[in-house]
Amino acid sequence: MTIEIVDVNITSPGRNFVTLKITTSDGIVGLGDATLNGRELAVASYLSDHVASMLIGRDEDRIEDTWQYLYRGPYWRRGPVTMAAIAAVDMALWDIKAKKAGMPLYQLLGGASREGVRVYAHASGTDYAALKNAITGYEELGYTAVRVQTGVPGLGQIYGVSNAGPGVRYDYEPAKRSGDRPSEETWDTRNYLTHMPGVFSQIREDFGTDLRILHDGHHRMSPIEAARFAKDIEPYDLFWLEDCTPGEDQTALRLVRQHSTTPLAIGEVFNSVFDYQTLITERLIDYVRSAVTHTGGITAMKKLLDFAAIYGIKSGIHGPTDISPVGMAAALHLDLAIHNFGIQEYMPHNEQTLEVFQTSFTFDKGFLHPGDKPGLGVDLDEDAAAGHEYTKAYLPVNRLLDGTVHDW
Ligand code: EZ4
Ligand code: CO
Repeated sequence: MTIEIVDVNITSPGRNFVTLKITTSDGIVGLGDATLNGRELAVASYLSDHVASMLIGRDEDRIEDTWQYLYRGPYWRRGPVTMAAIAAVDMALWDIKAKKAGMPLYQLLGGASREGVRVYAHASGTDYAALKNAITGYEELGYTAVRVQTGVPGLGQIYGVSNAGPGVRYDYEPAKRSGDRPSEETWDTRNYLTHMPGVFSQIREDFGTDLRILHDGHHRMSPIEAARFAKDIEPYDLFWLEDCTPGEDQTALRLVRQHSTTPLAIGEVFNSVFDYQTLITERLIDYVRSAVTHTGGITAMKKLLDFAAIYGIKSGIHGPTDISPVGMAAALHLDLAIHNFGIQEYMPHNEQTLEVFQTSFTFDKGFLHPGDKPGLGVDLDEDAAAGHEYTKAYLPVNRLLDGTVHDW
């Protein structure tokens, strides 16, 4: 059979999502997530203006060949827009292949290596009392791992901290609907570095040693600041410190590694195995943070994670709300199948999103399972999607207190 129809769906059930829908000549539908937070329409155009017509008439079973055709064919390789577009095609073709086989995708990736996928939740609070309340709430829901982010004295609203108020949600939405341009936040690394170790110490005192604690530095430290911080927080036994330095500087992590045994995770802004070449071969990280949606899909992620496995490095696939339920399903199938699974990020989607995308995930005591429906196990309700018009939303821009633009 061949690919007959290629549609790009844009919807905004509280936040924007771009979904590729491929239909074969015998009516099988495959879905792929093409959502690139804050740059959604660029990927939608890449797919509808440049890729869709090339796919029509191709054999949908030739996934590797299609991946190589879209990666090597256009001469311009890599980059978040290109790789999100390739990822969407790749996911949709795997969805189709697994549906044809009558199996959940993880079976085609080698079958389940575990019963469920340990996930971490997002606990945040503007102060310690709110953060403690959030962690307690997640423990009550059965979570065994939490990412903790909290306000810093002297700064206002900062990355990763919910301002939704107590009892609403303990996590946050990364993109803000702020009209034509991003909102702005302020940052001071010195205040942050002074404040955070005490927070981890307090968490260990209140919650004991079992809880897995994760934290995201969101690319804001210099190499020497990160080295100092990673060393300072060793006694609190973090599961990982994420994105301590700007992502594009792979050798920065050599300095951090020389000074600390705090496990390191990086890669949510990466889109290619080449972004990891030094990090993996020099064993500078412990967890690969790429999203299936942003790193070329299942085909590319499987290769990347197999490469990481040779060096004893595990997965920690990106899973914020800007990864659609389709991208999240792709992550869960990989997580269940690979041997070097580490942990999966999980930020539940809102109700409107789950009306547009019907999933078959199940959550049990801190573990997710992708479900056993053939394919990825996600359906797109196009009528529901049409009810939510695209609305511009951006990650805020970050400035130091003196106004200098800083890493976000
Ligand atoms: O900033 O999803 O670990 N998760 C994160 C997220 C990312 C956003 C980017 O779109 O760092 O909050
Ligand atoms: Co992150």
